[in-house]
Amino acid sequence: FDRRDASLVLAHILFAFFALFMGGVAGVLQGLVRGGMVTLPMGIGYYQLLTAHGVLMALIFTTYFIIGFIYSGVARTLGGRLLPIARNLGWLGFALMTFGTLLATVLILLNKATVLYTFYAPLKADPWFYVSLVFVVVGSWMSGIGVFLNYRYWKRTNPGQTTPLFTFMAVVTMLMWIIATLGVAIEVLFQLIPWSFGWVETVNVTLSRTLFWYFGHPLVYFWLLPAYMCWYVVIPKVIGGKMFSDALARLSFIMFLLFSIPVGFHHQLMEPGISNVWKFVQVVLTFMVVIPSLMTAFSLFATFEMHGRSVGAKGLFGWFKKLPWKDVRFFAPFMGMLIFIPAGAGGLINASHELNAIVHNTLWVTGHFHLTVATSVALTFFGITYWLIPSMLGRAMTPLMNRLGIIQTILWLVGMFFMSGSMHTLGLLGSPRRTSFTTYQDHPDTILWMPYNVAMAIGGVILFFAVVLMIVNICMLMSAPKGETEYPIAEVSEQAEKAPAIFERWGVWVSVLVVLILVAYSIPVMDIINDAGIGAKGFRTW
Ligand code: HAS
Repeated sequence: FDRRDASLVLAHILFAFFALFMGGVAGVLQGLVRGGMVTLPMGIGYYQLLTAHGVLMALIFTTYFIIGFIYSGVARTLGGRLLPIARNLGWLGFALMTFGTLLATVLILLNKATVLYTFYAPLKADPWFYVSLVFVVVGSWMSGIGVFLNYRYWKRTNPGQTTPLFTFMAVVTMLMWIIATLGVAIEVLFQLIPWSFGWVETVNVTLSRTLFWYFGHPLVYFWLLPAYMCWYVVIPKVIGGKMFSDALARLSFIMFLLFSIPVGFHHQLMEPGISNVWKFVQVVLTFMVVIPSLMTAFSLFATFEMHGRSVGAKGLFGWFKKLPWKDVRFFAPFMGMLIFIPAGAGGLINASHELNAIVHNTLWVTGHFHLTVATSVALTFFGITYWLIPSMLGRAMTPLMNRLGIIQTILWLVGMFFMSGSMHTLGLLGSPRRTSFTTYQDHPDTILWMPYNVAMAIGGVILFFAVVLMIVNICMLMSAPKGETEYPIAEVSEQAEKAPAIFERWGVWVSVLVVLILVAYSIPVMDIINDAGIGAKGFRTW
């Protein structure tokens, strides 16, 4: 690796883990408060910690890690080093995002932006909090543009060649991200900033939530797709096998590009102001976006089985024993895959309108995203870290580090079992999400919830130790002995079909996507604006 590229990648990865640590501290404290086990000193509020936890973990840890990982893979697969302009844009993006993150964190710590990670109006933050978000988003666009420019240069200099799968996936991910963030950019620039500075008096709450979820759902796929990049491209190599099908992987990413965005209403199924017809349309599209995940599951099983059979596995499940269970580079992401089965099933429950009425705004939803992003995605990112850091630094992981990595993964799974299991159960018992410790005047139902609240807090404490161990592991990786660490990129099986060229006709896919967005959003958005204007007559209080 070129040292300049390695520095850019490492800056992103290390900042990501710094955010993970800070978010972890906020997370454990807030879990203990909710379980009624501690009272916070110095006027620190539960919702303030909840905001810090959500912003630092869900928005900052993920975005930095993803950009670092994507840059590393683009450099690795497009000729070994980044184009200088891409590298410079990467650093510009890093600087803008870091400025925005630090400003946002200070405002949250000063209790001036206690609006949770979704910053729904009419909760109002200090205007500079919204400005800080602009820096983070614009910074991420710089990195996205860097990836596109590097890709375009490679295409020009390698005419007629199929783009390496990793870079193809990176382009899809960043394209989806940029199109999705346009929604939140409109919300922040045209609604929240003017309203919080006092330039306009009111804000159309339904519109702001709609713009947020236009962005908010693809946001979760922005977290997921880099994990899928690892599952498709890295894992087959780590297990010593080959990728089942490169074309199928590309098709699933194209489907994510098309169906991730026009589905935001499934987060608003219980909201008035949006007609059921449009909710129905978006629920149908939501079930479309499940298909590429099912294709991914199929592809992974096929990869495992193909490899197993090639090394002598017999019977239906013989391949299972041939997987490298003692290698953390495999073990952590594999546990992420395994957990994604119940996590995805939970998503299907959420997306079903009638069932959503039972789980919406309960702790069930919090349980759902602690399995998806905080387990499947996070464990995959941890698994990547074990080879990414040493390969950037020209070092080699020792057996001790590998063992600590496996312990870290198990600790995470145990903590999450208690935490997310309790959240799902409490949600079904009716316990609302996003509430501080309360027994609702000692209502008998809430007394019944208490043991689960305590189990949730215990899970949170175990997870905090797992975060600390992850940081220790990173420090060890940074000072590992000098040596070579492979950047694992798998080859495609000889039997696989070649990817058709249409997959790289971006004009076609973006046009289809624009049509889908217009179909899913034009009329409902016009209705919402007609109903109350851009700045509403007054706040809606739902
Ligand atoms: Fe979700 C709410 C629906 C996936 C994250 N979701 C959230 C929120 C977050 C989030 C953060 O429809 C809360 C937002 C907030 O603060 O309000 N979600 C879905 C659906 C899916 C889904 C249909 N979500 C995710 C992913 C996330 C994520 C991924 C983060 C990374 N979600 C919802 C809905 C809500 C929601 C509603 C709103 C709820 C409400 O009322 O507020 C689907 O994409 C899931 C599809 C997944 C699968 C699983 C495929 C399995 C695979 C693994 C294969 C395993 C192998 C190993 C090969 C169908 C690929 C096997 C080995 C063996 C040995 C067996």
